Amino acid sequence: MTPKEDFLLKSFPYGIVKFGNFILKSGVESPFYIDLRSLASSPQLLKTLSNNLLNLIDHVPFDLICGVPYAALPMGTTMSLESGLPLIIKRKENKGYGTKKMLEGIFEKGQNCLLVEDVITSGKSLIETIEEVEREGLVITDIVVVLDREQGGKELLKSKGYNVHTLFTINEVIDTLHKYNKLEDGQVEKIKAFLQSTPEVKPTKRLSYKEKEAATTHSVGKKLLQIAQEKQSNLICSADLTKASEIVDLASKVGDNIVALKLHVDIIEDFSLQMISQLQELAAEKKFLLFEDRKFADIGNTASLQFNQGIHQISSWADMITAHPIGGEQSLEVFKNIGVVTIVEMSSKGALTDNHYVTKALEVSENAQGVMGVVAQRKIASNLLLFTPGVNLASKNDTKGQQYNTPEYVFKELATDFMIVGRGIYQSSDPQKIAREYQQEGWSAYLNSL
Ligand code: S5P
Repeated sequence: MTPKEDFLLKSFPYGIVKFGNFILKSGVESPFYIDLRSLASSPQLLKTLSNNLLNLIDHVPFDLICGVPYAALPMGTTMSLESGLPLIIKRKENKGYGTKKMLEGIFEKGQNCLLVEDVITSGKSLIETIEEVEREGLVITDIVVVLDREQGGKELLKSKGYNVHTLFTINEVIDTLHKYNKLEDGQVEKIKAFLQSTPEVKPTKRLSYKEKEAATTHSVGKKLLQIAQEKQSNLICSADLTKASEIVDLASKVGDNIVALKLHVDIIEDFSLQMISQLQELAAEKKFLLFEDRKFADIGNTASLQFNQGIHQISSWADMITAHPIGGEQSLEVFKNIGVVTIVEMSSKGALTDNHYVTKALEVSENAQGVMGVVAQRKIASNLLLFTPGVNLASKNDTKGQQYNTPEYVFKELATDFMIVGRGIYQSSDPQKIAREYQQEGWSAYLNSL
C-alpha cells in the first residue's frame, strides 16, 4: 500500500466522500460529494495531509499561506505551523463594519501568497477567491489543492497563468476505494460514467417555453407557459402594497405586461373578497394568474386550514401559491387543484438555505404531488419551473437584506423561467411604463439565453 492509499483509507471513515444524489453549486446533480472538513477531527491525518501539500510545492517560493474558507482553513493553519510560514485569514464576506477588511493578518503589498483549497471543480470559485486576494495587493502564482474533480478547473486556471498543484484526482480516490473494497462495482461504474459524461460546466441547452409547455404535466404550469408565449412576457409583478385600492390600481396598470400578479394578502389592511373579485375580473380580461405568496410552512393539517379557511379563503381564488418544503412532502400535498411553488432558496442575505437545504428541498418538491415550480437564486437541475425574485434594474440591494440581480443575469446565468419584480415596479412613478420595460428586458433576456 502506498502512503497516499494509506492516507485515503484512514480518511475514508471520516466521511470525506459521500455517495448519493447531490446538487452542486453549479446546479449539476452529482452521484458523490466530497467534504474534507471532517479531516480536522483527526489531528494526525490533518498533519499528514498538510505535510503532503507542503511537499507538493517545496520548490515554490512564497511568503504567506492562505486557506480558502472553510474547508482549507485548518489545512492552511497546519501548513503554517509545519513550515513556519505566516498565515493570513480570508473572510468569506467582509464584516460590513469596522475595517471592512477581506484579509485578516499582517501582510505587505507585493508579497507572494500560497492559496490552499480543498477541492477544485470548474475553477470558477477559485478564480473569484484569487481576484479578492489580488485586490488586496498580494501576488498569487501557485495554488495547492487536495482533490481535483477533473472537470476543467486546473486547465482554466492554467490558462489564466496560475499553477495548480493537486494531491489527488477523483479517479485516484475512486480507484483506491474500489481496490480496498470500500466501493462496489455498480457505484464505481455510476461515478465513472458521471465523470466522463458530465463536465461541471456542461452547457445544458435551455428549453423554450413551448418545449416546456409540451413537457409539463401540471395544468397550471401549462397555463402559465401558454400565457408567457402569448403575451411575450415572463414577468410576475409582486404587488406588495397594503391597500386594496392600490393593488387593484396597480393590476389594471401592469396587467397587460405580466403573466401573474403576486400578492401577500396578509399585508393588506382592508382585504376583502370583493377586492379579489375585482382582481379576478382584471386577470380574466388581461390574462394573468393570481399568485398568493403565502409561504406556507407548517404541518399539513395547519397548512390546509390556512389554505382553505380564515378570512382570506386562499384556495377559493388563487391559481398559484408558495410554500416552504420544510415540512416535507405530505405537508405540500394538502394544496389541491392549484400550482404549488416551493421556496428552495431565499434571496435575502444570510438565508439559511445552503447547498444541503437546497438539495433536500428540491428532492421534496420533485416528489410531492402538485408542485409546479420552485423559487431559487441558482440554476436548478430539474424539470420544475424556476421562479426568481430579487430582480431590479435600478438597485443592487435594500436595507433589509434583499439582494438584487438584473433580468439578463437571471435568464442567462440562472436559466430562470419567470422573474418576480416588486418594488422595481410598484414604487415607480409610472408603473405601467416600467412594467413594459421589465417585460421587454425579460423577454429579450430569455430569447438571448436560448
Ligand atoms: O427568496 C425570496 C422569495 C420570495 S417569494 N425572495 C423574495 O424577495 N421573495 C418575494 O419576492 C418577496 O416576498 C417579495 O414579495 C418579492 C420581491 O420584492 P422586491 O420588492 O424586493 O422586488
